[in-house]
Amino acid sequence: MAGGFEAIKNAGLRSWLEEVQRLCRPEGVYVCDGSEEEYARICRTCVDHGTFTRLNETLRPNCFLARSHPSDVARVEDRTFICTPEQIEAGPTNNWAESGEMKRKMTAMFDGCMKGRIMYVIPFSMGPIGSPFSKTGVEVTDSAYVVANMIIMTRVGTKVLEALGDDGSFIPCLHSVGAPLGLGQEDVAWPCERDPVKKFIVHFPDEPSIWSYGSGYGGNALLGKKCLALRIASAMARKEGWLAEHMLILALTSPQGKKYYIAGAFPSACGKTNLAMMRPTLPGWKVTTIGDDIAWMRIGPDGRLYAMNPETGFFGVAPGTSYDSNPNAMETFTANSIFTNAALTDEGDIWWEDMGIPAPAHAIDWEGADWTPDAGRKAAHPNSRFTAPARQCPVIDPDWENPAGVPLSAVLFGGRRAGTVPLVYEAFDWEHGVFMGSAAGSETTAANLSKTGVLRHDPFAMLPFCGYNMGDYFAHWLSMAERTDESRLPRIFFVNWFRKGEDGHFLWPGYGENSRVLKWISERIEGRGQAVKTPIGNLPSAEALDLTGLDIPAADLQALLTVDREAWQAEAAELARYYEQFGDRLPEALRRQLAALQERLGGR
Ligand code: SAT
Ligand code: MN
Repeated sequence: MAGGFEAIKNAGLRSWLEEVQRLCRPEGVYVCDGSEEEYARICRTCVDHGTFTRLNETLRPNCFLARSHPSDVARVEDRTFICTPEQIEAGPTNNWAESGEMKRKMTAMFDGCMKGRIMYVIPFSMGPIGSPFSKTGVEVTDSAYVVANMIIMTRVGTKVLEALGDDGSFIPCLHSVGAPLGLGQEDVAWPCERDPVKKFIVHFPDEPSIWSYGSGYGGNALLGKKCLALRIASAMARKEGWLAEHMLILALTSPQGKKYYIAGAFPSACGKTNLAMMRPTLPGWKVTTIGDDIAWMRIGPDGRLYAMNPETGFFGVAPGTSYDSNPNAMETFTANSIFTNAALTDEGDIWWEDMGIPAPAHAIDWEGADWTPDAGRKAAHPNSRFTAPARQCPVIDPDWENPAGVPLSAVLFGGRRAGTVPLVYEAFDWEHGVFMGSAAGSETTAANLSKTGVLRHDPFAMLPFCGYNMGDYFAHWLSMAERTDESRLPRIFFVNWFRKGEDGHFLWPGYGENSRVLKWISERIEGRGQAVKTPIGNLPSAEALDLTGLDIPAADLQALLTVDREAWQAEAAELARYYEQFGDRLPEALRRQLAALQERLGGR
């Protein structure tokens, strides 16, 4: 399938590709056209290399399972860098290296790194092709697995090159698994750099460009996603006056047919996909999906904030996804999907923990070993994933590909918090809402290759994804109120589905029951919903929440809807310490907000 760059009319792109080819020295090059025939061919290549196992055609048509190397199962935040001339531009929350120095280092690593492999060229568009709000990237990769996933997750192929024209600009995204093949050397099913300190996920926001080396997994390798649509886009958005956010987008329709668009920022593996596709338990309410991970937001001609999903697929966490927790996701990946690090049943289907299907008597686990329910280990990796086309989602919203996006009525922030944080509360105004976003924290999950279950600050769920100084990012959010009439902006809420009781049980049932919280939010938007003013924000009273048909112990409800002053005083003191690292990049408004919170909490 190897060819040349004949299809490439864009001179800048052509010369970059020739330069990359000289540097990486692949065995051949291939430019993706985005055809269906091509996707089938790429998948066959993956099967031939042992990277993919074709699943049972009757049970799961046109679906594949991939098993990664055990060292390559999640994003590597400690190997992720933002490179700028000065460290202050990357800020205290990012790994930083000086651009020139990192360029030299990466160039040496990429030298000959594709030997024995095909260099795939993936022209892709984040956002509808040709829309003024979309961004064009070109990913060069030596991984066919990456190509197959990118085809699901983004808009790929000749149409993108056509829209790019002779002189359009694009974001170069260079990726290699970092495993060149010697002459006659046999390949492995999942080639990657095994040494964790030799993996590098590197961003040059000033150029902008992306260089990723050593990993083939998810956000490390599908460069349109976290690297371009969040880290690079956030830096571009700041310059261009918009926002690139780690947010789901959903539409909530009331029984009266009123539609509200809501975006929500939650860290990786905290239920964004489940919320985005939720089946409300409240009769008559409906949720439709616009996106589950990334929102690009800008102020529209009418002064409202519009959000669009730049992706075309879902790269969701598999374990825990079931007909109970997320039936619409289950229906989305019934065909034409890729599963990574799930278990393989003897029937040739996939399985994972908490799939709502009894464990098979025998399976092949994510590491390729025999597995039985008494094995004492998980069959699927906790960060195993499905890659599924968004158009297959039964509740995909008709406006999901609208290039202008949808006008937001509310923005939610949240995370996994066993204690302190109530079920839901509302910001007093935009500035207070931005303060709430900056104060967000969450217990870590398997989505990042480090310790799980540790509480860490994760402002706006953007800690791993902000492409510039987080202090400046806060200021950028605050500035939105100056770009429009503040009353046109969405209302801001903080939610926490993960509150636990002292004995460790979840106080709130979550999933479809979260519609009760969304209903209250819609009533607040309408100016009808009842709220109690507390030091941290406006909380619903138990009567204000529609709890019809929900059997929840009074004590649990009480814990979910009260503000524990002492815990919040500790929370505020901890936030003050966290803020210190931002120095004079921390907006004065947030300092004021923190002082005001402490004042309201008293005891200072
Ligand atoms: O692997 S990804 O980074 O794409 C998924 C996530 O962590 O949100
Ligand atoms: Mn994510």
